[in-house]
Amino acid sequence: MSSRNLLLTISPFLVAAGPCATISRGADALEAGFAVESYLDGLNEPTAMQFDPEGRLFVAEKSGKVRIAMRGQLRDEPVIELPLYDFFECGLSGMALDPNYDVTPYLYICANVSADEQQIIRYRIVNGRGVEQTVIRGNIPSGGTIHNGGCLRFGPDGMLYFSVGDNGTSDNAQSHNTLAGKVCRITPTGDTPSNNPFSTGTGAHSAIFALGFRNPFRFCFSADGRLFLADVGSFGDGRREEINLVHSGMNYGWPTKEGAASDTSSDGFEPPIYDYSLEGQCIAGILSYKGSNFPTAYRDNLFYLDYTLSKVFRIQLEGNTVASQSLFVQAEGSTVDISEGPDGRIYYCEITTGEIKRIGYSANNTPEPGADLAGDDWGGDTAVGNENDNANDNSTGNGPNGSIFDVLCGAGTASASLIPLAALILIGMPLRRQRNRQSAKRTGPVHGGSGPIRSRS
Ligand SMILES: [Ca+2]
Repeated sequence: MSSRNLLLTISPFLVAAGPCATISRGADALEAGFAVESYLDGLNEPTAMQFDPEGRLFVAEKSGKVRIAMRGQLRDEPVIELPLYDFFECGLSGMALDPNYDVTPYLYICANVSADEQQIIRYRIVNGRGVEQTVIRGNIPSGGTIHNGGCLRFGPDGMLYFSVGDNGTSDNAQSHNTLAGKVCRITPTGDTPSNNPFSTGTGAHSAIFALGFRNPFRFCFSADGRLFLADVGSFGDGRREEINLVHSGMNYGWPTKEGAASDTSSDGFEPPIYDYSLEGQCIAGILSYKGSNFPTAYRDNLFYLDYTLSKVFRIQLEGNTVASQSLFVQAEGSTVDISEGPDGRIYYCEITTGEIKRIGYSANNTPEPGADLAGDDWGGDTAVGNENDNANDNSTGNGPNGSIFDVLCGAGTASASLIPLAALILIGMPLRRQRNRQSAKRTGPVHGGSGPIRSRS
């Protein structure tokens, strides 16, 4: 067993703290003046999160729910609930709120509706509930197990960007005939913008924005509009976790080339701005800090997550060059997403503890997100358009059984003795049980076309 795999066997499952309990465990890694707190718990495999402008927190759960919380308290009733194909890395992996949410309160998710297909689905939010379920982009490839990618973010240009992993077939990353192994760019209604780099005016693959990625699990935009992307590394001596500065039309090398941030030779591939292996195992989150809770020296720093080590790292940039890199927080339960609150604190999501934690600078008495909201004000529009479209109102439950966590942990209940096997997948361990996926039920809305999927049975 390699040291990398050995580490997986001791990845911690820890008892969840109550909301806003101070975490002492991470204190050793914290820089002076910072504190880590538990902000929200009781989640079932949270994968992605984002605050709305008024301070409500939306959280995606892997098996198919989006939850909503206010001031660290989770509402029982989900925003949406979909039966999904959630085997191994599949499920609900990405989520974004409309950049003009105050005016157009839309929620977008990226999710597996089958083993073969991911979709980007849009909802209008009415009183904190998703209605008018609309598939804006279907036929996004999935391998059914590993390397889905699945990050979903709006860019400063108002376009919707999403990432797709190589689906476990590395050559996909260099092919223009598939979205696998790519960063893609579409309009908020799912069309292909005419100024995409490979746009032909027709065809799904004109959505490609950049190529040559293995499993680009998360990306972010900086305040000045740069796109930083975390690409999960492979196995063996050459494996490198990468942070890439993604430009339109460029090729980031996988599988021909991995890592080599220091390599300035021209081979047609854009090198990462940072890559690593020894100090980490699986890069699984990235944020460019824009807020004002942290001291000014932290503004525009990159913070990235290593999933396997459950750590938050800090990078200081000089231009596009990495000036320093350091451990910032020792987290606990397999970190998968990092986000900034409207309060300027940094929030991160742990899939195995089911918690959202946050990092704050203690000297800055920043107001709590949502502090002035009424307790029953869940946001979005106040008028329901068509109640029959309420996607939340379905009777099919939490989605298919048979996910890796169901199998190992008993319907998502974490156990200290069990290995988070999703870790093996995120970092791309060759998956010998891949062909056994027929054991996972396909009870989700399996279809290959566009048009709304219906969550009612
Ligand atoms: Ca690369």
